[in-house]
Amino acid sequence: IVEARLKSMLGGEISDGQTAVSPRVGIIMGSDSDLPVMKDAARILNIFDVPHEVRIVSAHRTPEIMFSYASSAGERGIQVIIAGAGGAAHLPGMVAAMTPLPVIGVPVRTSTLDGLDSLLSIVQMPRGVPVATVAINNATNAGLLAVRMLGVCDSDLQARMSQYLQDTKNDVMVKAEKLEK
Ligand code: RP5
Repeated sequence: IVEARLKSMLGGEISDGQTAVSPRVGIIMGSDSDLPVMKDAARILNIFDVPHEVRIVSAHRTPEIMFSYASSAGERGIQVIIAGAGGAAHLPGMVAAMTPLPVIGVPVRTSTLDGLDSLLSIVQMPRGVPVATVAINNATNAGLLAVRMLGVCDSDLQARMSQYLQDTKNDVMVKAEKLEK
């Protein structure tokens, strides 16, 4: 049921990046309620043509699925995992404990504590098990960071990231010029 809801939420606005090519990035989240935030990571990966998959994997509600996802991701060709969760956000840390792949954590804002709970749950990992944590609700940066990681061994992707930075700079300069007029 959750898979069907996910597909229908992804339908139209963005694809889940699935192609015949095996996914290089896994985007996972604790609940389909995280999708409005996490879809920004998929949007970035689509811009850079990085094959990826989107899955609901909960540390608390589906721990067995989390275990099998994290422990098999590398064998399936996944190179980076982006994991988003809110509240007692254990998903990124637990996944990082079960895979040698880099894990990027996205703290999802909650209604009660404004995402501070999610941020602290994800960023305060014990020594030895790192999670690269982005700002609250900033799945865009998680997508960009994944592209940068892949770019280390993919010169074409790295060149596109350099172009992206140049485009960002140009945008700012055009806006600044408009303001000065
Ligand atoms: C976490 O609990 C999820 O990552 C989500 O951010 C939060 C609330 O989940 P729902 O109750 O909306 O499914 O596990």
